Amino acid sequence: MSDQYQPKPEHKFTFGLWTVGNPGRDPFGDVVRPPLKPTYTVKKLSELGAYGVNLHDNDLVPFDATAVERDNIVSEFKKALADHGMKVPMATTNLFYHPVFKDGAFTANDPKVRAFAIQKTLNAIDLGVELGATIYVFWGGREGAEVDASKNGPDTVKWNREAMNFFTHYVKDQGYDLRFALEAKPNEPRGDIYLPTTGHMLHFIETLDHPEMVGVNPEFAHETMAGLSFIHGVAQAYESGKLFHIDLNDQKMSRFDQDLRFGSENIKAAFFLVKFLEDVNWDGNRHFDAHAYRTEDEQGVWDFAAGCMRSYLILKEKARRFNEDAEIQGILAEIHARDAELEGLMAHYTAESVGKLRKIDFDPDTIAQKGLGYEKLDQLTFEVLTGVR
Ligand code: DIG
Ligand code: MN
Ligand code: MN
Repeated sequence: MSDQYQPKPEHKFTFGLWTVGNPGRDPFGDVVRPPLKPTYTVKKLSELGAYGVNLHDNDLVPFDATAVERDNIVSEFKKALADHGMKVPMATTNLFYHPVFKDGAFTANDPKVRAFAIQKTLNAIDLGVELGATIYVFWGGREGAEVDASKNGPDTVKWNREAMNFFTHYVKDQGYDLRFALEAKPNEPRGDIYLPTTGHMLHFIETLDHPEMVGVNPEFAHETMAGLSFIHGVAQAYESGKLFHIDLNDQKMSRFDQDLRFGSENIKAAFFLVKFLEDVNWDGNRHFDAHAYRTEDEQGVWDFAAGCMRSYLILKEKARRFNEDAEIQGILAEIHARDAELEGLMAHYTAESVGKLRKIDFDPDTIAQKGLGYEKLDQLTFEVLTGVR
């Protein structure tokens, strides 16, 4: 199916090896699909029009691989990337699968585990840089607790900070062109995960030695699990210059992390996310951290991947129609009316502004009478999304 929604590398769509490679295991059922070789995944995603693949260290190099085995695997993978014109824009560390991390990685009570997690991450950073990554994600899936008596809260923040500071100093010493993106999640697999939302991460970043090297990687499913608006969190991250990466997927509220195909549940939320990223011309990769339903065979996996990218492009076209719809733009122009004088007074404090603001008779009852037209605006938005406009 080749049409205007055909993904191309210029759209900068990326997938984690672990996404299309998800074998369908869940807490109540075994795998349903055979594993995919990373080199095969590179080929298939390239054929679908993707720009690149991302990876955890152990998505490519087995946990117990020898140095020679590691180098051979990396060499073969690099050839596949070159053969299919695919990039590796982002890398990360698997600090959650091996039992050693059962009590956390950087926040484990055992200092040997914390030190091993740092050692493993240093090696994974080297691997990511070797493959061309310029963004390094930290998702602290095991950094949390079920038994609050077991952990000293302030210590866990300190340990997370020490780890991040260690890595920013390492990257600077190595001269790597690498920035870090912190990914929040409120819970699962831990009963509670530390730094549970993008908002928590934005504050944590400001306590680091090199906050300029660290941003966030918000994920739709994770903010939604926390009962939050994804687009509001993304907008705040962007406004503070910290939207370094993004994990796109979908999610039903108040459920486990479903990592559903992008756009498959919350079309309106997905639309406003796509509209935002395109309106601000965000230059990051459109990364899908999602996986096919457990019901699917391999063809279903590629249907899933194609669907993520196609849905993004369809919503991008809807955003263009929204932006060109005269009636919608007329309403927006009216509700976004500016007042240069008042806004000037509020933008920068001066003693003079205080005096001027105090002298204004605002007449709040008259202001309150004004209808804002949001019903009409939202209905027109619905009609754009449903193809009526
Ligand atoms: C899960 O949402 C996490 C891990 O898959 C990975 O560390 C990160 C990268 O997108 N997302
Ligand atoms: Mn997720
Ligand atoms: Mn993610």
